[in-house]
Amino acid sequence: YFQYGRYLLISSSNSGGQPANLQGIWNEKMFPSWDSKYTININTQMNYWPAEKTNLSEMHEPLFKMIKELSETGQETARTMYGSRGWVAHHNTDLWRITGPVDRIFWGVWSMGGAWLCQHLWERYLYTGDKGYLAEIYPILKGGALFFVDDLVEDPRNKYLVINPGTSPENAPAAHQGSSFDAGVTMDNQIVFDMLSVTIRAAEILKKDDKLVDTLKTVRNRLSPMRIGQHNQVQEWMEDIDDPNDKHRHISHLYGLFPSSQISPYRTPELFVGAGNTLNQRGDISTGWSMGWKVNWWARMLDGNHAHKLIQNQLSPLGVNAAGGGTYPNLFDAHAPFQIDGNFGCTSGIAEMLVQSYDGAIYLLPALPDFWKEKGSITGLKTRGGFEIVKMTWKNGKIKSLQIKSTIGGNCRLRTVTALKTKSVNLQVAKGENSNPLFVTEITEKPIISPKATIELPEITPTFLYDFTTQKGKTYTFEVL
Ligand code: FUC
Repeated sequence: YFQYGRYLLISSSNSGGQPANLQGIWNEKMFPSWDSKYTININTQMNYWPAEKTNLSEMHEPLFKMIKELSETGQETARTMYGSRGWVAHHNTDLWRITGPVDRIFWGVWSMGGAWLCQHLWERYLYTGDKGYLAEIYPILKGGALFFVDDLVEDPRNKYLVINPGTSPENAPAAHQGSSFDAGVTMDNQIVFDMLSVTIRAAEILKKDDKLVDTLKTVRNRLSPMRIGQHNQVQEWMEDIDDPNDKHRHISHLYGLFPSSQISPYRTPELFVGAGNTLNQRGDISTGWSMGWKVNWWARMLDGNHAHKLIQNQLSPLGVNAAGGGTYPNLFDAHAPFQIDGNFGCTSGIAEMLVQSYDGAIYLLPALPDFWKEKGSITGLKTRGGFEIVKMTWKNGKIKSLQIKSTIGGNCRLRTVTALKTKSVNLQVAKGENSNPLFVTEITEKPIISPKATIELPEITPTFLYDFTTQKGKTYTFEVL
């Protein structure tokens, strides 16, 4: 199923062509579901989650081209609809790169589609360290950030800068009686935070726009931190109005856990616990793509068994999961109906169970389910910092051998559950922050915790953390003693 996902991306996203849409190239209908377009409040992004990490960087290109085109059409939308500089795209686009709100206002007003897509541009930089490329994409990032500088307004309730109106994709709090609108929605805050952060980082690396960097930092400081509510959940909205029985397929406020890096067991333990509670409250069974996202989330929660359960749910023939999606006999994802995004989401999730690279390190076997423990191997996964896990083998949950290629040099920081003892590579016990700049992670301030919440800090599996210096182009091979 993992290799099938890679095969589908190779087949449907070729350089010079269009990016993969809702059904990829496999739509067979004259009037396909959702017009077989690009829903950019999750689905298109999910199509590309496997691209960098499963070593299919080239397949990302059509998406990058689309983002550039959106950054052009989106300037008019920013100017005429908001009176803002920069560019904006809403929750949906098509071949003509429309950027205004479409469909009903309930979904259409969400203004984060372009900024979320920009994270893909930045991710490519984190995987390659290519400054020439960064200079090329910088104007797109800058335009995405400028839009928010102009569009954020002060919330009279608490003085934070918020997007208003905002929505939490396709969901609405019951308290709002059918309206999806709110101000300072958690996902908006998280995406704006990332948009500003990557633009700040890019400008600093390229040594330009000092004044803008100051402005962006000032604005970023005034965003609301995440919140933990009365049900010990990560709050979806600014006010503590989440329903713990809500089973909505989108869990947009966990964008911060994945694909973003704002929630981690080490740096934000309260939010980490809150994210697990939110996931449990929402439940497992849902549409195909939603289950695919959950594989990634449970991998980030370091719970391999739960991630594995979601793979099983997703791989169940359509009809087995009451009120949920599954898989068709040809292994296509079933929303239902057919949508290709779930295949890509699950492919990414499987990779996240085996190797993660965020939060300052490359974490090997972070979420290995019991079912895969006895023995296994992977080849060719890529990580931030331009590293390639050429091969890794394990036995009884313990890493036995490792071959890592460094394509750009720099410090390689590894996190593992079992100790790595070897004579071939000079591994040092890691201290302090990772000196490799491609591993810097920006996180928000501490969360605001409801007085009604009873968060207990998690017991996190102890890990080993190693550093070794690498040279560009060299492969490091070691048997573990
Ligand atoms: C989003 C999802 C739907 C569907 C559609 C194409 O709007 O909420 O479930 O996947 O995209």
